[in-house]
Amino acid sequence: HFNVYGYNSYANILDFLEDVARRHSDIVQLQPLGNSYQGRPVKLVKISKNSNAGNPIIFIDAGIHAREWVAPAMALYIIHRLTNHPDGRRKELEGVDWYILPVVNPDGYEYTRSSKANRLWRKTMSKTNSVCVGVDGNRNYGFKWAVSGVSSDPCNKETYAGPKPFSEPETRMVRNVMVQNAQRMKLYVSLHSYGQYLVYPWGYTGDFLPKEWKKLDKLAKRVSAAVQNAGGSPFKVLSAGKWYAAAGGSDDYAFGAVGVPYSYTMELTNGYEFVFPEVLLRNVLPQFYEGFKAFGAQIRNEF
Ligand code: 0X9
Ligand code: ZN
Repeated sequence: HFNVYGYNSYANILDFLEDVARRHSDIVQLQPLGNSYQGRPVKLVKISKNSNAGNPIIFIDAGIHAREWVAPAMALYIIHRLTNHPDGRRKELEGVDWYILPVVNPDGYEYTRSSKANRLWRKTMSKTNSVCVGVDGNRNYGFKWAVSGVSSDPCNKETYAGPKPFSEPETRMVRNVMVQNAQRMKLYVSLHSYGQYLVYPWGYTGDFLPKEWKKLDKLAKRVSAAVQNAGGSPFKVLSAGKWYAAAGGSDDYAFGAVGVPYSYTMELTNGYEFVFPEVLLRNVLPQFYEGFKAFGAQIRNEF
């Protein structure tokens, strides 16, 4: 069964979500977003003390990249913490609604769990007109699509951008959450795994920054400091495009197309690339959570 400090099957993750929604029906709502390419249900977890208050929304997603298991683990840990405050006060829920999509690409996730040979699969599992499978979901968003850092070859296993923007049902579901909640969405964080980076737009270019870059940079550094205070290692904070330019990412779409004022890709975790050892989750997930408290405080105070 589900282990909050472990890597879980998608079936067990869905069970956990249903269970949380049942046990905390006063604050948790599950919204079905549709199905993945292979037909797995994708669910958004909405956590709110007063969903009629018009609070600013923090939207967190994870697992667009199949192999980056620590990302869904983090998203699920956040759900766990937001719904289980020791004295029931849940300060984090004051004045902020949390929307969490723990596994954007469940087909790919299950594929990486199916055998050691597939452990490093990254893409979706869609098949269109090529013999090769899958699209890099984080090159598939419709903002400056395919202008940099992508492959146009469907057989490229890493960065194939897809036949067109939003060709994938998985990226369309995330887009719909953003667009339908655009007015209230003030922070978007996409969880990934590679080194330890907290990067902000633009991702499609490293030649220049958005005019609001100082705000983005400042909040990222505050979050990194909060994680460090909890004993974690700091994040490298810079624009995604100055790390390496790659277009069609969800962060740029949220910021550039939807107008979400704070948008980040958060790469977990230090010293490892895509694969993070399961035994370390118990140690790092609580440290990273302190960063999300800092995100929450900023959104609560500013909006
Ligand atoms: O390349 C990516 O999609 C992300 N790194 S990963 O190693 N997890 O694949 C970084 C994305 C940063 N954002 C943009 N380039 N827009
Ligand atoms: Zn990734």
